[in-house]
Amino acid sequence: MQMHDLEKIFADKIATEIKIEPRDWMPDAYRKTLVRQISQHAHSEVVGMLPEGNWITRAPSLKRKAILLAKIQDEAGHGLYLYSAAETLGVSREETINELHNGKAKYSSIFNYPTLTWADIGAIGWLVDGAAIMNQVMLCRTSYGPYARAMVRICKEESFHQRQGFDILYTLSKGSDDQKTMCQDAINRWWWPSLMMFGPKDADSPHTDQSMKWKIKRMTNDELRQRFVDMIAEQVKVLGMVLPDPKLTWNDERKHYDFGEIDWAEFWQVVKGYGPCNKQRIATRKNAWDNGAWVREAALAHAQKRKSRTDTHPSQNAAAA
Ligand code: FAQ
Repeated sequence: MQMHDLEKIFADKIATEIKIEPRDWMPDAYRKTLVRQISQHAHSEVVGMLPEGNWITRAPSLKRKAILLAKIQDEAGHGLYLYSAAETLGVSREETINELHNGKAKYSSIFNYPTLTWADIGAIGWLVDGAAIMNQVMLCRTSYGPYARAMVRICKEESFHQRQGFDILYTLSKGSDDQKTMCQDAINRWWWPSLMMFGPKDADSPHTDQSMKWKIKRMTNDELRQRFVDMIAEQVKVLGMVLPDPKLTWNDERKHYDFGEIDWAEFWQVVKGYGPCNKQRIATRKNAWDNGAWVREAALAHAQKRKSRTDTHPSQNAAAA
């Protein structure tokens, strides 16, 4: 088949909402964009376990501890689905993880902030998972099949995560004065970094335009951020708390909330590796990778042993078939 035929089949599939699958022909740049986005997304899920992991031993009750453990385990699962989706594009798990460790691949800026109090776990669930879902619901309709299918399951779990976060803050907001102060303080610290999760303004985003044309992204960074602000500006009233933005006001003409300017210098500083916890996060991940070497070796040896057993015993092959 000629190149222009392949390009036409690809373009027609995108236009008619037929998913692109791993064996389909796709432009190199489409593949590259997906590998970049999906692997960075996977890294975010795995690095995202660390700020919350910090509170497993200090959760205020057995019930909260069990819920937090389950949530963090879910994030590990999301990382695995996403690393697998990236593998369908021809990159190995080792390659993508290596790029995280050597600083070539990014992960979400949000996970470079510290979790100072228990209320931060509530704020992560409510705001960080809330922002993640806002972005990920549209990714359920992304044009690459394995990514879209992974997102459907991830979104179901993330919406549980957001509710548990809101529940933590709701409990604190109805508690003692100290608990109320802790709740407001966490909201103050996590609000602006949560808005940064959606990425740079559309005008400064090098990838959005092409990703929208390929239907990898179905909404722009600014559109999603606005939806998030509109949602949270209402939910915060239920908590009886406020968002730390004096410019946050309902605009009746736009039918949206107006909000203040994000500190983009801080955003880029964190993205480039100079946030409060960047070094610590990567060091922890590298350490976990090194300490897990024996598990990978044992699993590989086990798989090889099984394979050589079935290869040398045709009767077992027949039984397996
Ligand atoms: N942090 O042109 P754009 C979660 C980079 S999952 C760091 O707008 P694009 C679950 C961007 O990569 C959260 N870097 O790029 C959880 C690009 O750099 P590059 C993660 C950022 O790809 C909850 C450059 O800036 N979610 O939270 C950030 O079109 C709780 C230019 O940007 C996803 O990854 C940032 N915030 O749009 C886990 C969703 N923003 O690659 C545990 C999938 C931008 O050229 C606990 N990803 N950059 O070197 C996406 O939707 C997109 O990749 C965007 C960025 C929207 C993040």
